Amino acid sequence: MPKEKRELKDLSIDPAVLDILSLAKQKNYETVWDRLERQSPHCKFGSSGLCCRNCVMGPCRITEKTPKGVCGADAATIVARNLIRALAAGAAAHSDHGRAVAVLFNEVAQGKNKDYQIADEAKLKSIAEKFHIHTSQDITSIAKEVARVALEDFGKQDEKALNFLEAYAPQKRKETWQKVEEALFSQTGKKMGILPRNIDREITECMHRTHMGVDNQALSLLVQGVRTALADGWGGSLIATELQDVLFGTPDKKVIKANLGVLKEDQVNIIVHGHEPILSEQVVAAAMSPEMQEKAKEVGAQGINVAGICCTANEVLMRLGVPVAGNMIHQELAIMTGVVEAMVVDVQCIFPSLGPLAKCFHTKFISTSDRAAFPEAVHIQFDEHHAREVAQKIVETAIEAFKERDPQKVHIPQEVEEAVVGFSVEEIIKILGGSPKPLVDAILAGKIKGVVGIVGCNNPKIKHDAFHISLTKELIKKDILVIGTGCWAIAAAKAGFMKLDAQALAGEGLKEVCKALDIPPVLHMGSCVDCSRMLVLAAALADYLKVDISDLPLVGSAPEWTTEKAVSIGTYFVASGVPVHLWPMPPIGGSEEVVGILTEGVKDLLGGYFFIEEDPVKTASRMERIIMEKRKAF
Ligand code: SF4
Ligand code: MSK
Repeated sequence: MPKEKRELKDLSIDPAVLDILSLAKQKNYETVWDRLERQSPHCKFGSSGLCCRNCVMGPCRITEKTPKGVCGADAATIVARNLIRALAAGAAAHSDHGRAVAVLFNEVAQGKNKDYQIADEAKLKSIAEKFHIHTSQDITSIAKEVARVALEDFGKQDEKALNFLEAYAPQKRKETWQKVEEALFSQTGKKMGILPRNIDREITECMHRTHMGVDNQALSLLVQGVRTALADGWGGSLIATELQDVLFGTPDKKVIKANLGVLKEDQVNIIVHGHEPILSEQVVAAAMSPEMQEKAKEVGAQGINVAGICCTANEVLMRLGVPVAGNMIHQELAIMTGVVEAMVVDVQCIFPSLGPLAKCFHTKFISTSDRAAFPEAVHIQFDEHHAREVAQKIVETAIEAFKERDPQKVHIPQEVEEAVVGFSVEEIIKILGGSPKPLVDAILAGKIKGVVGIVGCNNPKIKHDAFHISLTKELIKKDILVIGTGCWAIAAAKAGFMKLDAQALAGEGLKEVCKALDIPPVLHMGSCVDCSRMLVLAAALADYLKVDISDLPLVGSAPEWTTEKAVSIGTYFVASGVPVHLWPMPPIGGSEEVVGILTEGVKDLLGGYFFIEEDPVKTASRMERIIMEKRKAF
C-alpha cells in the first residue's frame, strides 16, 4: 500500500470505476478505498504473519527481542499456523459450496427436489465413467451412484485418497504425491500425508493442528496445508464444478456484455452477487418469466434486467449469457449508479458495507443464505425445496423497489465491452475437434509457447485491474495462451481481451492458432471454484502426453489476490506441479523458513512453487523463462 495519499486516477484503470468514484467523492458515499486509507498503515505483525492469538496466554507478537510466544512457539510455527488456518478457511468456503451442490444433486437424483433437474446427461455419464459406474442404467440410477461417491468424499473415514482425486488426477501426479509422502517419511521419520482422505477431515485437522500445543513445526504444518488444498482443488471445488454442470448445463461458447454500462435505466435491475448458482440460476429464471416481466411493466419499467457481480456473475454468464456488471470492487459502485433495485447475495466476497450503503438508495440489499447475515440487509431465506417460490419473491421485491427509484440519483457509466466466454474443458476439446491434440501440436510447434492460468480477486491496495490487464497483455504478446477464472476473468472481459479482436494483440503464433479456432487469446473458464477446470485441462494435457503436470509449460498466477480461497487455490496448483506467481505478498515474510519452503523447498518435492513479483511486465518475463525452461524437456 503506497504511503502517500493516492489520486483518483491511481485507484483503477477502469473508466466506469473512476466515473462512479468521482460521483462518490462529490456525494460523500464511502467506498472500500476510503476504509483502506483509514486502516493504513497496516499492522506489521499481521502483515508478516508474526501475530498469534491462538490461545489466551497471548496474543503474542514475535520480534527480535521476543522471538518466542508465551508457549514457546517460534516465528516459523506461528507464520505456518496462520497460513494454514487461512488456507483451511479458503478450502472450507469452496468445499461448503461443493457440499451444497452435492447434497442438492443427491436430492434431485432421489426425486426429492423437483425445482432442479439434470440438465446435462452427457456430462453426468462422462463423470460416471470416471468412477466405472455403468452408464447403461437409467439416468436416475447413474445420478444416485455419482451422488454417493461425491458425498462420500465429505464423510468417509478410511485412509484412502478422495474418490474424485483418484478419478480425475493424472496417474503420474498421483505417483508423485505417493513418492513425496514416502520421501518425507524417510527424511523425517514422521508420517506426513499429502493425499487428502476426506474434505472436511483435512480442514478439521488444520484447525486441530494449529490449536495451542499440537503441531509446532513449519514443514509438518505446511504439508497438512498442501493436503487440505488438494482436498479443495481435486475435491470440494471439483465436485462443485462437475455437479453444477450436470444440474445447470456445461458452459459453451457465447458472447456476453461486461461492465457497469450493462445496467439499464428503463428496467428493473437485479444484481446477483456471491458464488452459488443454486440461487442465481433460479433468480434469473424467475426474472425472465413472462409473468414477472409483465409485473415489471405494471410499475412502469420496460422489463427486468439481471446482471452479475463476482463469481456468481461468472456462473450465470458462462451458462446463461447473463451480462456482468463488474468484479469484486464494483459491488459498492453498482449500487451508487442509483438504478439497482435489488442486490441479491448468498456467500463469499460480499462486503458488509453494502447494507448501510443500500440505505442511501432505494436498493434492496437481499441476503438469502442461512450461512451469511449482513447488517441492514433484507433477509429472504432461500430454500432449495421452494427455490422457484423464493426466487419469485426476490424478483417481486425488486419490482416493488423500482417505484421508489429516485431519478435524481441515476448515474450509469456508459462503459460496456463484449466478451466471448464459456470455455469449459468440454467446450475447449470440442473446439479442438474432440481431442487435445491440436493444442498439444501448437505447443510442440512453438506457435503457443505455453499456457498461463490466472485467477485473482481485486485488492484496493493495488490499482484495480491494472496488474490483471498488464500481465495478460504481456503474456499474449509473447505467444502465451492465457486462461483463467474469477475476478481476473471479469477484468479481462471488461478490458476487451476476450473479444475476437483481441487476437490482434497476440504474438504471431498465438494469433494464427486463435484465428484458426475462432477463439480469443484469453479464455474465460468460469468462477473461482472453476479453477478446477484448469486442473482438469492440465490433467487432460498431461495424460495425453503421458507426462506429469509439472512437465508441462504451465504457470499460474493470482494477481490482486485478496481472499483466503486464493491461498488454497494457489497451493493446490503448486501441489499439482505448477509454479504460481503471487502479488501482493502473502503474510509469511516473518519467517525465512516458511518462505524458503514455499518458494524453494517444495520445488524438488512437488515440481510447483510460489514466486512473488510486484511488476506485471517482469512477472510475464519470468513466466516466459519458466515456460521456455520447461519446453526444453519436451
Ligand atoms: Fe502465544 Fe503460543 Fe498462545 Fe499463540 S499459542 S497466543 S504463541 S502462547
Ligand atoms: S469472487 S475469491 S474476489 S476471484 Fe470468486 Fe473474485 Fe477472488 Fe472473490
